[in-house]
Amino acid sequence: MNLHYETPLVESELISQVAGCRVYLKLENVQNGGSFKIRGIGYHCTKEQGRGCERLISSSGGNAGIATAYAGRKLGMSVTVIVPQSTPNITRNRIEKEGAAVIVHGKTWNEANEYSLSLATEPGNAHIHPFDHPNIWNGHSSLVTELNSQLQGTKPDALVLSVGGGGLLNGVVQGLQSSGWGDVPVIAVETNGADSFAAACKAGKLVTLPDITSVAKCLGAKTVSQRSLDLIKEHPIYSTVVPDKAAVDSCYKLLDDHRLLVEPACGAALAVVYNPHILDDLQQQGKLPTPLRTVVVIVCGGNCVDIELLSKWKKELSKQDELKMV
Ligand code: PLV
Repeated sequence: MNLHYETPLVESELISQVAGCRVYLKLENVQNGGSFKIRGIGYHCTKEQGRGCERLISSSGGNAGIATAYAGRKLGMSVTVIVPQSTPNITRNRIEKEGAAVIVHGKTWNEANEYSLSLATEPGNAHIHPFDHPNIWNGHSSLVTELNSQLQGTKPDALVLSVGGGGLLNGVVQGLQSSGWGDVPVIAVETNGADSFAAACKAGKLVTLPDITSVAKCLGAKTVSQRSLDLIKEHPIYSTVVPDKAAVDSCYKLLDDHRLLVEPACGAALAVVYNPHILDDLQQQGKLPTPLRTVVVIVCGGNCVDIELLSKWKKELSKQDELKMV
């Protein structure tokens, strides 16, 4: 049983004008649970039920928890979600509305995850990791199968996505490779202060960040998955880091251009097409083709935002800028 559905792929004329190429948006923000997460999590939970598990224990920055709660409701399984203190109340409430129990533990997702692992050892319980499991990557790969049929097999010149722990990246690359699109470059975007993939690419080994200082808490895995690091040897993946301000500004721009509200974790990917110098730089380095015709952005969505939070972040970030200028 699929717990996700096919999301729209829309061509954005407004963003295309800014980016200087044809920009398509894969709208995972309208997916069940408000983000792409249900693709992988739904598949994983279904498999765990098939193995005889009865209860789901999820650790999450928010969106994976919502997806697990949704999956549990559909599959008739009880769900407990462990979130860190940084997960906003709107998200905690949304998880509870899906019928799951919420436990708040630790400052960042890493501490919440440690605790969830200790709960999951009870017989009948399945631990639902938000990104680091082959079932998750399998489920996320459905995004590319859909994209391929929506573009009628026409290969895009590049794909842009956000990276937290790397589950989306791993799934999308798997999907690209199995669709005969193994040469499509992937621009893998993080924000400053949640940039564990960039740090790992630079060091050539996994790096654990001391803290998550970005507002994009849902990109806040202190260490990226080993699979993501391994994939840079198999696929053209270009790690890119944008400032929080660019991510938040891009959320506003998407709201204005398309009347869609997404969280900064998603704004990070949108920042690449709203700030075309990023594409230009990659072209100049020979990483993207010239001319660049078609770019697909995975609008991963996210529930950890409302209009008040977005304007609070905007104010805080412009204050930081003012302080820097003094
Ligand atoms: N969020 C995870 C991990 O948080 C979660 O628990 O929900 N965009 C959005 C809106 C997300 O929520 C996430 C992951 C990502 C992008 C990155 O996905 P990943 O982890 O598969 O690279 C700490």
